[in-house]
Amino acid sequence: MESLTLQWEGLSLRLEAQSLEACPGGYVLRGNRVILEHPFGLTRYYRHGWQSWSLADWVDLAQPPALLMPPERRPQADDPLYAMAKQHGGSAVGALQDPSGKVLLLGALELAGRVGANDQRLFGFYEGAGQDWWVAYGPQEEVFASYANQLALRFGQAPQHPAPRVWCSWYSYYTQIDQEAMLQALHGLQDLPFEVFQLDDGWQQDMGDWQANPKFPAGMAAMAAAIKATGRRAGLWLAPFIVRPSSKLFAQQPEWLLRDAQGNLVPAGYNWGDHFYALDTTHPQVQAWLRQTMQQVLDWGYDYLKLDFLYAAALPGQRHQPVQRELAYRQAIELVRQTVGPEAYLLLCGAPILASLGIANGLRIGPDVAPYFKDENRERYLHDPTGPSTWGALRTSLHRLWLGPLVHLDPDVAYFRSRYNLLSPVERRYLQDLTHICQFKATSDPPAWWDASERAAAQDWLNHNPPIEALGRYRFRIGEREVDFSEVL
Ligand code: 9PG
Repeated sequence: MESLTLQWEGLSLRLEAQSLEACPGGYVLRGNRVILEHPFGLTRYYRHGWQSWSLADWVDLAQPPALLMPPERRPQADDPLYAMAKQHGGSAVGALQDPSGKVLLLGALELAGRVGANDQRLFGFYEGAGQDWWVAYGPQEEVFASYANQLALRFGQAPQHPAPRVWCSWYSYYTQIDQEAMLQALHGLQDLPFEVFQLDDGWQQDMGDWQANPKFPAGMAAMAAAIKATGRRAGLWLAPFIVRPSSKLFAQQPEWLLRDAQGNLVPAGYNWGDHFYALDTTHPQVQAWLRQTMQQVLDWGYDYLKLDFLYAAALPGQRHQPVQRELAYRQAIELVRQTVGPEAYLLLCGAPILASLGIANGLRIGPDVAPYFKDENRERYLHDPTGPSTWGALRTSLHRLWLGPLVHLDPDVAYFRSRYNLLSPVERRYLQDLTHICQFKATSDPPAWWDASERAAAQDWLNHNPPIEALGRYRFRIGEREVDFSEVL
């Protein structure tokens, strides 16, 4: 480790790293562990959560880090290995704000990097053999843009045609979808310009058994054909890396499951009334099964795939091949991409962020929205900043906009309906505005739940892409209007 000095106008930093190279917009640092000594004291720290749902926010270093539920109880909130850390930290990137408002950023340029901070240091380390880091100092937009640019060089960039407009079944029917209700929603959309009609969770037999359940008696191919007959792409949700104990797969292939050093199953989460577990995607038989599963979905006619709970493939565990866990995840989604081809749209959800770049077309960048604004009890008393709520989704998504040049940003759905909805018109407007800012439009409102004015509002939203201008961290000009999210954050 060398002791080096970094210079910017008005700032000189001592740092520890192997080497340092000046580049346009910043520096590349090398070292498996690097330390920047900063003079900003207990300032604001940009914390970046590991996967789609994990908290991204500017937090106060003077406050203890947000408590999370113990990972044995809830591994799906953030990287479980660091959930109980007493220090401020995040995945891949971190930043500090100086008194003038400028930002000092340290960002990983390889997989499995962590960045933490205290009143004296901004530091990074790699869980694997990684070496390269990006360091930049200046206005927030510029330093995050320079980091995104470096990531594009390393990981590649999704094609930049506009994101499709999506109708998704989750935020109205949840798991209660069936063939009749879906056909009714599909036909109720009539000429509304949605490119994709996407079935979410509820069509499958179980997590692990990706076959139609009895609620889809005509089968999944018939459903896709009905969707395509309306001129739309057929979309389907799957969680290909997780397995429920109730599934046939769990009973038949226990050796495919990810285990810890003691041979115990690694918990991947708790949902649908039970624990669920992860596949070891480095196992050749699992890889063959994954290819077959994805090929079947394509053969049914689905080519917009919302792949969910993906972090499960990157959980700590003993793998068949000793591959670093984020690389194991990346290889698994690469295998999916190879199977479905370059034209299929992959929307990755519950997905480790950095490891998804260059493979995902779209990436969920926050937790689930909900037809209510805030869930304070869950946040405060259950220590879960990732529970569904409109406020929680706004918060994390607004802190991930810098990823825009790399991938389509999915902030989750907007609502237009007042039926079964506790959101006020103003609160609904915030979500609609967020979809404009992210340029990714999706809704789950069944057309039968809209009155005439709500349908007209949805139509208007689908047909217009107002110009967006960032005026501040939380302030935007959207067409003619100014929106300030700090009023509600
Ligand atoms: C389907 C849903 C929708 C939604 C996804 C995802 O922590 N959890 O237990 C947890 C459960 C569900 C969830 C997120 C977190 O939602 O984001 O859009 O597809 O799965 O089950």
